[in-house]
Amino acid sequence: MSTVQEAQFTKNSKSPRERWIRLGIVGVLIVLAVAAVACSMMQMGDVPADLDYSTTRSSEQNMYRVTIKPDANPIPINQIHTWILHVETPDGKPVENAQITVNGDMPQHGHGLPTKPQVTEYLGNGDYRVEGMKFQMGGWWVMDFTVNHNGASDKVSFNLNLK
Ligand SMILES: [Cu+2]
Repeated sequence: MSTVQEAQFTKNSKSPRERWIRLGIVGVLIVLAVAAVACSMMQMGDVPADLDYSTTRSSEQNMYRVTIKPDANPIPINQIHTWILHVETPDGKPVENAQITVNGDMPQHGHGLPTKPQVTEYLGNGDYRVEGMKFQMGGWWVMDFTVNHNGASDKVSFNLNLK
């Protein structure tokens, strides 16, 4: 080996410290890549196959039977629209003048609705107008309605798969 080549060789060989730093950087990159893949898998995770998309469902404690009637079919994306909510007892009597709160979210995305929909009017016969409904994206949504009536409260949830 000539002196020039030896000098070159010494320059290119890495010190153990450098090796550990490089190894560390590679390790961090791998961890970040795995985290990113796991994150995107959660976000785009398959919607559970056994979801119940019924538009009439019983509340959790079976105090009410509730039916959703969106005013548009299919339910629009990015457009404010109105629903009618029908609330009755399990034996079919209309639940009159209840206080109802509305909530919606995408379980796989960790975000809710861009609006705060509200029941704006009791229409009689157990029907309530829900204004301000708006979904900003398609996918699996869960809509929750909490019905408060005569001091009793119960929640009912509906699954939606918006396209
Ligand atoms: Cu979303």
